[in-house]
Amino acid sequence: MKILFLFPKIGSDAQWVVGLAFMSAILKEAGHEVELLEISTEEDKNKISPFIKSFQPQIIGLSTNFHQYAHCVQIAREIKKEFDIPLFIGGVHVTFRPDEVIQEKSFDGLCIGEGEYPFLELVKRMANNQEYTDIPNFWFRRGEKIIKNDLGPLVEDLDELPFPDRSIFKHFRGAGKGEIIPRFIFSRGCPFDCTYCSNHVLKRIYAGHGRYIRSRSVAKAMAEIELVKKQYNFKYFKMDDDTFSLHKPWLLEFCEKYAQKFDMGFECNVRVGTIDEECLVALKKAGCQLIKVGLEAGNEKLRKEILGRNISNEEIIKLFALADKVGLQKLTFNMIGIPGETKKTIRETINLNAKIKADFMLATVFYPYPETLLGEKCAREGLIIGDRVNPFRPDSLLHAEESALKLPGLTARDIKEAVKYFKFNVYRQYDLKKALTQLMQDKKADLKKFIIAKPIFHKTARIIYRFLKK
Ligand code: B12
Ligand code: SF4
Repeated sequence: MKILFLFPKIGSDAQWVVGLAFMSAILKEAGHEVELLEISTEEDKNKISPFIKSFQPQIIGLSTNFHQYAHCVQIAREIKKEFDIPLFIGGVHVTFRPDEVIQEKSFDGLCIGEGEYPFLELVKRMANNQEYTDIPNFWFRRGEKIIKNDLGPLVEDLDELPFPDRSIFKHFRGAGKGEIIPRFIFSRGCPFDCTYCSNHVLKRIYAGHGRYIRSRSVAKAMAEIELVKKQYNFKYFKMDDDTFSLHKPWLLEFCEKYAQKFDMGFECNVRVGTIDEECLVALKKAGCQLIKVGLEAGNEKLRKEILGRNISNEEIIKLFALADKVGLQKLTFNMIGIPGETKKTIRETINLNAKIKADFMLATVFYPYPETLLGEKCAREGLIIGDRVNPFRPDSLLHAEESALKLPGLTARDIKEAVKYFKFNVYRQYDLKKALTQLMQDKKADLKKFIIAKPIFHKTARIIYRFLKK
């Protein structure tokens, strides 16, 4: 069978979507033909029809998160106007809100949760002209009738799955000269219950359907890195596992084997409370250059009570001191504009980053995803501005840069400025030179945004640019 995956990523620079890469691999292994089309801009939507005409898929699959859903609906409607091809949708937003998604008549069906085996089964049955409406995880639309099947088991052993197929993504096409930084993910699930994250929702949905937290064996992880290295010859990579440090014996084995086999730098996510000095030393020896740690809020009460992260400032400070001792660089994740946030708590987040001397920082505006505990609390308490949290808005990802919440004592401008000058405000507490460089960068980015937003300046900017280049 010929399967076309559509990956809308408007406003995002994601290089791949892990789920589609796994599904492509398992489908190809079974002898099917898979193509993927990335839709990165509004204009890219015009490429879909010619692509379908030339590839002639027998099945189309769309993958969506919350932010891309409106684009998926629009794409599916356009496809259905022109082609009579079965069209299915999956992804985290579908898993969270199947009742809403199934209302859209241009989808012939949807997949809740992990799709590798259910989708393979669907393709197999369609290829053999067999009835398929009883496949677990899938809901189907038959005219006005909706058929809802129960959720099947989670993939028990991740080693069973083939290596994710990166070749279908634009990012990897033509790559091979060491200029790409691929991402890897060896596990699924996280045991913690941070109120803003998808994990507690997925855990609830999957309850009774198998082990939620799973990991590939170290041997398989090594084999994947080796294969991808052979294919793309990169020098550095990123590990996207939610918490790479979750299982100490796994981490230590990984570091030992990795050090024996490879000489490449990498970075990974670790969580305060799940990592000790022995692990940090092992990571360093293996070639890890950067650990990425979620601080999210500098105020302990907000972190613990609102975000559900039972981590103290003391533990954070201790971990960062250890990382310094071992010689690992540190990046922090920070959220601004969470419920209960004030100018004072923003300052506390800045001050904590300064205290631990974070090497890199990512500050983003908090976004209240529906179905998460915190997202639902925001909705219940009437904190959401207008329809800012609405999957039917095609600009919802762009909108995620502005706060979706009205917070007493904080204006939208306060939040924007706090995010924009976050790094400057941290660096200026301990490194004036770094702070000034950062400020220049922020101002340059401002100017660029201003010029891009006003076409009247485009010509002048080009003339100045050419002049400066000369
Ligand atoms: C790795 C990761 C990334 C990576 C890779 C992108 C990706 N989506 O794979 C990077 C760093 C690029 C990334 C970026 C972003 N991410 Co992200 N990411 C994750 C993370 C940690 C793991 C995803 C994963 O590997 N899942 C495992 C795979 C197997 O599952 P899957 O991809 O969902 O696919 C399975 C099923 O959904 C289904 N399926 C999926 N598509 C289809 C299609 C069909 C036809 C079928 C039948 C089935 C099917 O089958 C797949 C295989 O089992 C999750 C958190 C989590 N624990 O889930 C967040 C998460 C998905 N990300 C999130 C967000 C918000 C983003 C960004 C928007 C951040 C930003 N502001 O830029 C961008 C968006 C990029 C994009 N367009 O995808 C949110 C989404 C929230 C929501 N409700 O939509 C999550 C849930 C984190 C959170 N906040 O809780 N992300
Ligand atoms: S530790 Fe990270 S991945 Fe795990 S639940 Fe919390 S935010 Fe989500």
